[in-house]
Amino acid sequence: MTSERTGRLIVAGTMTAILALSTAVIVLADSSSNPPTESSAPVGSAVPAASGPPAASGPPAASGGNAISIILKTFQPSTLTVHVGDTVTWTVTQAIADSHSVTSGSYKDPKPGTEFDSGIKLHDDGDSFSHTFAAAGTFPFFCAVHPDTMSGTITVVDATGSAGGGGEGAIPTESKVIAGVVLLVLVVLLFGWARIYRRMNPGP
Ligand SMILES: [Cu+2]
Repeated sequence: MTSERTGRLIVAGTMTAILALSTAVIVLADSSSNPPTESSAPVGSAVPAASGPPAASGPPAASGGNAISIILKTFQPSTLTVHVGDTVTWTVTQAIADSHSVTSGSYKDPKPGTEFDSGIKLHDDGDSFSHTFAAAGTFPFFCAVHPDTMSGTITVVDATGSAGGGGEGAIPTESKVIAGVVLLVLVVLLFGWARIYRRMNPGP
């Protein structure tokens, strides 16, 4: 009678404890996943956004756009990373006797200039050619007159490509680890209680 009641009390107590701890785990997991998402996302995205552009595209940004200068027999800079929808402008800033072209592809291509081609008519200072990149990808270009020294590459990235690497995945993982550890502790406690109960109530 007494031992039966004690047993029932222990079982009831254990169930209550498990319920209380499970609730605590859920609350803990929720609270641990929410504040980091709120605090780290704005801070994390604000800091790179503020420091990224000057470092990544400092020289082009200084001229107010995606500009490449044609200086003597060179493209400066010869490589540029832009976003889908951006327009790149090549401008002669130090003319020579020869004319230049801005031609997509490589001089080795059997059919260069399929993406864009200014034609060989960039001669005087200020002569320019522009192209708007509508799709992501890597676009090599060269000058058909001076392919040995004049070539470069435009890398076009889309919005998701540059903004990739969301920290959303890390926080749920943390919550799962916490929940797992607490559940493990619960199981160990349950076995402990069962042992004590058996010791207190030896079978007939
Ligand atoms: Cu040239």
